Amino acid sequence: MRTGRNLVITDVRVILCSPGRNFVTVKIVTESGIYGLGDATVNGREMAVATYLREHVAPCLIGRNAHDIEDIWQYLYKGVYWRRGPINMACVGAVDMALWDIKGKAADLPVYELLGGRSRRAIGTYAHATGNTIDDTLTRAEELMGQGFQAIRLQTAVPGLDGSYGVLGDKKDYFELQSDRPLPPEHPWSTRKYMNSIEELFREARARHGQDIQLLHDVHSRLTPIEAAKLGKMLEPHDLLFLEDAVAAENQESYRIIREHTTTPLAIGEIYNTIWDCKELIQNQWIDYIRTAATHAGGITGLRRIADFAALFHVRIAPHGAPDLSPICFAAQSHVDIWAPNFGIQEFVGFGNATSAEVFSHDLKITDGMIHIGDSPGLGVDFNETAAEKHPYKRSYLPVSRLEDGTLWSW
Ligand code: CS2
Ligand code: MG
Repeated sequence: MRTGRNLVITDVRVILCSPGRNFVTVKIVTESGIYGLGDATVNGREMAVATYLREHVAPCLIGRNAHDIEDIWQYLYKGVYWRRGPINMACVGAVDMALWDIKGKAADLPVYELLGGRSRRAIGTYAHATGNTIDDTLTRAEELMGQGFQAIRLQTAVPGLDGSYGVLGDKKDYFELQSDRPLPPEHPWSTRKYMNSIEELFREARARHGQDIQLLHDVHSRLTPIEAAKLGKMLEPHDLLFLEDAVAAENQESYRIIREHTTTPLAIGEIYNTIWDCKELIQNQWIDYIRTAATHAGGITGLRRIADFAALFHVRIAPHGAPDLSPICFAAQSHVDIWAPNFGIQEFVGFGNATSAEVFSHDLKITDGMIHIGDSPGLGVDFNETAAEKHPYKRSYLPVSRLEDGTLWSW
């Protein structure tokens, strides 16, 4: 269904909903009736993006040509004067993926065809195994291996610390909506207790599950560079696919210290919002995988730019795939994954629950740990506004972390 060069934007709708989690969805409608969808969710700060989109972005889009993706990207990036930042860039990202969706539908082609076509048959993923004990985690890993997953992230509660990252704290998964708590839940942290217990998890994993399975681990920015270097060395015998977010890297130079001490591959980037946040990490080859997500790093345009730059330095993409990214973001980055010559792996924790399936539909399928992308035009996703109305937004915060003496720490 070719529509020619001019595809005037007539409406920009911003919809907040909570089908199990909070999501911010952008729907851009054109005069031809073709519409595009984007995900602008910033976990725990949804009202900020929704207001920014409604009050500041939507009025600037009406009357523009939806085909002009690059110009609109630059207009919302350079044109606002206040460059970068997570709220601004999630809005740029949502608009950008909605415009790619429209362009694909107008061309009657899936977005990956517009990016240059497929580089692979399907998208390799890693799943999550978490548990309160090493045994729980490894039993879960075994189930996932039985389902065909060939790469698994392992997280286990740290003995003596309730609710440490990635496991059920207070019987409530950190992936679930925390709307029954008026303020952020607080979790304790001790680097010493963590460092004394983590190696055993991977030693046991190799003993029980052998060498073929790929193993990963997320430190969630809890360490200093030299502690991370020590951890990387400690885990070397267990051959991780990557160690994620060992250190928060506002100071990108921190990764030089880790890199100089260990051959454990390093990954970072889920909270980055532009190529500038990872420029030094990539060009100095201090990391192996860049984990920027389509929503948070400026959409398909932002992610493609990061992927191309990373390819020059042997860095592969491994986009963030947590459930607080909506299926629209997941689909958008799947189109990049299937195209990118330097794709590494996609994080995958399911396609959401039955309630979210009433609101979001998509043409992705998972078999044997691989995501298969359909050939629907555009992003291959849809959004049911009537179903979304039944699940109104509920305020919910991510947890915070404190050392045992009360000092606020990275969560
Ligand atoms: C995590 C995320 O998936 C990951 O690697 O770090 O689950 C993260 O904690 C959440 O997405 C925060 O919004
Ligand atoms: Mg992470």
